[in-house]
Amino acid sequence: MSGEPQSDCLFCKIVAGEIPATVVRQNERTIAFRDISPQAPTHVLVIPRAHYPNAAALAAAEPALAAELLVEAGEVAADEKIDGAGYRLIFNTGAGAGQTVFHAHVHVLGGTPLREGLV
Ligand code: D5M
Repeated sequence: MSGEPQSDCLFCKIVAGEIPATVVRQNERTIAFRDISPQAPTHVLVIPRAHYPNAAALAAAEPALAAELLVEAGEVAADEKIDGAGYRLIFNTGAGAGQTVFHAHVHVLGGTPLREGLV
């Protein structure tokens, strides 16, 4: 997996500016934007500009970029002022886990007390 843009990928279209998004942070390698269907008062997705189908594929191919996604997620939490109360990072991986967009992304969720437990 090379990281090349995929013509049928929704998030590659956001990276290319072909689909609008409410961008809250970006740099040369990553973009953070608000989820279109927020599950919490703060619900931001952080994605690499490069296309990898999920977080594991990203980490295997470009570990520094995978780490940068986590750094940016932490910066989003600080920007949104949810880092004090606590927030959740989620990488859905595979359809059975609820992944619907097959371009690596981390959900940053917070701004309300979050349910305990993993499932
Ligand atoms: O998460 C994929 C997430 O992507 C899901 O929470 C909805 C969100 N989504 C889908 N389309 C858009 C657009 N156009 N803008 C912003 N957010 C979007 P997954 O982990 O794959 O289920």
